[in-house]
Amino acid sequence: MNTRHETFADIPRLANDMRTAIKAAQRIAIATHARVDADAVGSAIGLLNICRALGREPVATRAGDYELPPTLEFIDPDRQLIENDTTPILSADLVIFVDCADEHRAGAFSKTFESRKDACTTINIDHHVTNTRFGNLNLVVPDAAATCEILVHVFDALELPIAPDLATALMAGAYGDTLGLKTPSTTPATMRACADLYEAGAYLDLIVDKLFRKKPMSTAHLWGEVQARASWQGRLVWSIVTNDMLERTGAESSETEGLVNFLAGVEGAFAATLIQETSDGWRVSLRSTTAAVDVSQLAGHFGGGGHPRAAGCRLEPGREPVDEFLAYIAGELDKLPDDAGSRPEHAAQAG
Ligand SMILES: [Mn+2]
Repeated sequence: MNTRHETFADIPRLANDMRTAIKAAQRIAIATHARVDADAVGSAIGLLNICRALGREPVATRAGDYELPPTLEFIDPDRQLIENDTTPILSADLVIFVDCADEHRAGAFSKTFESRKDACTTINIDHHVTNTRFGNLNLVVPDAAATCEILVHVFDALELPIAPDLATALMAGAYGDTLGLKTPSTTPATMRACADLYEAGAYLDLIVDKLFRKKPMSTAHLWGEVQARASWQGRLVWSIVTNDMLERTGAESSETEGLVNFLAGVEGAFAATLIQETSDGWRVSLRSTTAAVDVSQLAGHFGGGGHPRAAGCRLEPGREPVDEFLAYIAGELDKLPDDAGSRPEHAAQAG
């Protein structure tokens, strides 16, 4: 395993250091990455609760781009995460990043943070193996399937209680990143953490409804268009979402959430990618269907990163960067033996 990061065994010690730093701070800001997912929102809410339990009220808790998609509002029903006034950040003496592989992923927050970096203490809690360890205090546990899973251990180490609403937020994070305990990153420890949260009163039915089951009609229409365009490039299955498609179906860009995982289920695919048009080019999601393919490395070739089985990057506007990207990925997948897509993986995941 990756030795430069932390393991679960390091959590009690670092949780203590975190408590000391939080108690010493006067003004705390909590931030997570732009384009939040359930783990980002859940872990930000988790940290907010840790700070409060230690007698500190953070001055700001925010998504990097200040936006919370409607599907995730249930994790933060009181809208504690969004706060559009940037001034509190400028006076924070402690900034805590959660689920953020590097400090530049926090969108608009990153720019504000940049000017404050040297004047404040930074805590970095994450589970991405590509984490740059940008904090003064780093708690990066790649063995954890979600940042929320790490936080369950932090609450335990600090002997802080988890109320039902908080249990729902943390379990939503773990469920979001593991697609409901289904990804290869799911371990017995992930399941135990979720079992603890369920016992603490997590609202499982709500989590499954919001994250996986319910969707607006526009999502059904958008997915239909994207699925109809799915095609092969060698062993890669890929599709595209253009702004035209969003406009035609009335869907928001966040409604593509989960689509790339669906594409990764196409029989015979070694990897799947969804290429989505943005205001400044393309946002690319990559999924690996086999332990033989590490998409965080493939995404790294284009300046991106993530996890071995789920990663992303950005491409310049126009069709040419897309074609180059597809050719490169397909070329890399082509180097693998034919049976690499169907090898049993259980042994490789143990421990
Ligand atoms: Mn995560």
